[in-house]
Amino acid sequence: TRLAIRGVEVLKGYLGPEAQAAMVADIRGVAAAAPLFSPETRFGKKMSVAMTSAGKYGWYTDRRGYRYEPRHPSGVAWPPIPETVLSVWRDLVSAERMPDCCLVNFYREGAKMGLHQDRDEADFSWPVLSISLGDTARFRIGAVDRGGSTESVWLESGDVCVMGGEARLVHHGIDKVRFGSSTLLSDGGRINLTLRVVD
Ligand code: MD3
Ligand code: FE
Repeated sequence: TRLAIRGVEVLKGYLGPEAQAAMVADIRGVAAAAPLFSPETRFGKKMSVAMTSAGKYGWYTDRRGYRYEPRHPSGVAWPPIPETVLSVWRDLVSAERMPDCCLVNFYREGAKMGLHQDRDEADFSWPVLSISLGDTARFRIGAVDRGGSTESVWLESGDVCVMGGEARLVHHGIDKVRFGSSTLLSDGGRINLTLRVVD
């Protein structure tokens, strides 16, 4: 099923169990080459979400602010974006232009992500595509402008969201994760992949 919430397209159950398991195996490979880390925001507060990236660039933050970096903090290049992940982009966004970054967000028990906009990319005409794996999460969507009302939806393992057009700059965040709600990840938690064109 396909829902549209404030211009965000939510494709419920887009990935079946086998596709999800194959993707998790590939993401474990990414995290083996480029280990998960919890960066500090520009305000000096450590994020509760652990992250890493694949592709030409990885998303990064420290006291200097939010940006894309060509290398993992260890100095190694980010590993390539797995083909299992690229194929979702090819089928839903574009076969001509591949994403520059696959940001991997990992939510352990209690991790959340406050309401924010994604505006570190050069060209907002490209959508952001998101893939949810593992535990169910409450995803909150607001408006382009700050303040105002929000709506929320539960994202389950295998759901895919596409944020393009009017939805590209809406405020959004993850309120909470229902820890242990999925058996996809042996130790629980939630993985979110976001695919972006950066430059
Ligand atoms: C709406 N991640 O990495 S994915 C992020 O589940 C991020 O980890 C959340 O927000 C997560 O920046 C939400 C859904 C999502 C991703 C990008 C968006 C929604 C979006 C960009 C624009 C609007
Ligand atoms: Fe975001």
